[in-house]
Amino acid sequence: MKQMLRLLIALLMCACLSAPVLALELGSDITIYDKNSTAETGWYSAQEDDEVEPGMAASQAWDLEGFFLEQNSLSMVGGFNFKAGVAGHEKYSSGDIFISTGTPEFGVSALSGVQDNSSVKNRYGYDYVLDLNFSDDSYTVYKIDKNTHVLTAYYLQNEGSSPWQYVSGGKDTGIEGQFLFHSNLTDTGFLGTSHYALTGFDLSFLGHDTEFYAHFTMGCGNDNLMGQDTVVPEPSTFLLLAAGGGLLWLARRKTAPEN
Ligand SMILES: [Ca+2]
Ligand SMILES: [Ca+2]
Ligand SMILES: [Ca+2]
Repeated sequence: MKQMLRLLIALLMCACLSAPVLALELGSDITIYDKNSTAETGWYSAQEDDEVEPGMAASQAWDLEGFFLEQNSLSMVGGFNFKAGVAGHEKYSSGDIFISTGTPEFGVSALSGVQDNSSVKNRYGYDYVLDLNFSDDSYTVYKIDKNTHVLTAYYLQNEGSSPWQYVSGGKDTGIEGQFLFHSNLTDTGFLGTSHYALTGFDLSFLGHDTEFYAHFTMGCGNDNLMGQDTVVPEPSTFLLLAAGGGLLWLARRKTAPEN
């Protein structure tokens, strides 16, 4: 009977230890200045938290907070509701996630007076796009080139926030994945009462040690996010290498002649 009780206590302890951790594991904040601001005060500044693009509606509902990377997993946090958008402005929905392995054109340097909300060739220099599908929270990765068509942000003055969405062209890499949508986050560390996140974009297809830029905006280009970091090897690769090395060492030790 005592043994049964001990077993029960041990099982309960195991259950407690393996309870799901509720805090989001976002990893490092990899956000860089989007170079799309003209003033250094208030909501039109060089920071990203509580910042939108110059002259745009300034509120937490439009605020994009940051890009994050945990190993090879990319995430985004926003006061902007990535899934529902802003009530009454649903057409300015979430765009796609653009990835560049070189330096893309972004911010004011991307301005050239192209018509607003136009389908244009990808002159921004991005190499891949994660085409987001919010009906089933999935994404498809396309390899894109300068002839791939993308949509610019709706407002011409926000062209520095472009591109917004993938349209056509390029090559379907066959890489697909699922992302997670999180709402009502309260512990992100950013200013503002409500926060949302998209997590789980796997960038391991870029290859180990690849430096990349990430870009995202919504249809109006009211705010845009830029991120920069390097894809790292999976920890399991390290473990496998370490384990392999250890086995080799053991094997050599066993077969080494005794002195
Ligand atoms: Ca904020
Ligand atoms: Ca922002
Ligand atoms: Ca911004």
